[in-house]
Amino acid sequence: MALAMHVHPLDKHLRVKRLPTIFCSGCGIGIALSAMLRALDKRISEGSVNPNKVLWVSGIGCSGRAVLYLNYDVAHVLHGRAIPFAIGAVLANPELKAVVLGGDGDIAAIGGNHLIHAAKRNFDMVVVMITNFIYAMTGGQVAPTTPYGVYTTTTPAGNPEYPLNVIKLVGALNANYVARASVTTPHLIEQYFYKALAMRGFRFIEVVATCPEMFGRHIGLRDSVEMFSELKKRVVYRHRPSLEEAMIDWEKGIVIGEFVERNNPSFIELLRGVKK
Ligand SMILES: Cc1ncc(C[n+]2csc(CCOP(=O)(O)OP(=O)(O)O)c2C)c(N)n1
Repeated sequence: MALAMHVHPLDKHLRVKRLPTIFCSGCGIGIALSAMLRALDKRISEGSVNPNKVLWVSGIGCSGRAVLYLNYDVAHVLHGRAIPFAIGAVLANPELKAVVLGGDGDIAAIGGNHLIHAAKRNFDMVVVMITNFIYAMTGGQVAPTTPYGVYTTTTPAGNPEYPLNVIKLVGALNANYVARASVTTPHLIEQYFYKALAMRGFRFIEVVATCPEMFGRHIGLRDSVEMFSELKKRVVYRHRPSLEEAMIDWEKGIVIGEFVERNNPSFIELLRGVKK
């Protein structure tokens, strides 16, 4: 008897020949990506997003790697440079809907300056930053988001620094949308990404994610189930929290929700306004 071909409803968004992914078992990137694809699928079937105008851009890292599995125009560029690449693409063709996907290292460390200026300009793009608290691809080194006191391979006595709260940073600038979800709340990733896709200006979504191999295992969480349930315990949903409430602390908790929603003119609109 011939085996029935298994077709997943999201297969049309993927380069299925490239599967399986490089991701470890229990990695949160797949949860985040599938939630984003469900939102995109909805937008495409409603006719509010043209799939031929979607451009995914990523830098280097496990999270950055995710775009290589997508059946879209994608650009996998230098570490930290996804945002400036997307800026160039949108300036050349303002019809593009640019989505930047990357890790907390890629977006907030080596790419931090680009992030600041793109948010300050309210530049037309959606940025999804996967925060797994470390540099996963290179072996679990300290990242700007690593919580205080936590072991990483480069802070064996515990991280002496307090983490960078990227939600507060981007929210203090001119971004139109600033939200944080977690892979333990995939429905919120889907909801926020769905909303962000239809907005103008700079839209930033931080997705707090499990990394059982390079974060969890190093801090004593034995497997991916333990990593997932520990993260789930720490995540606190708030309805429309203020930026002041955007706590991201491994011991005290991680507040998720929609922190900022504005409708300010985007960079392309402002540019058209001054162009004679
Ligand atoms: C210019 C440059 N510097 C450093 C590296 C090494 N490197 C590769 S991935 C990475 C960080 C990955 O961390 P993150 O962006 O958080 O992504 P993750 O793997 O955790 O998803 C670094 C430092 C590089 N590839 N290029």
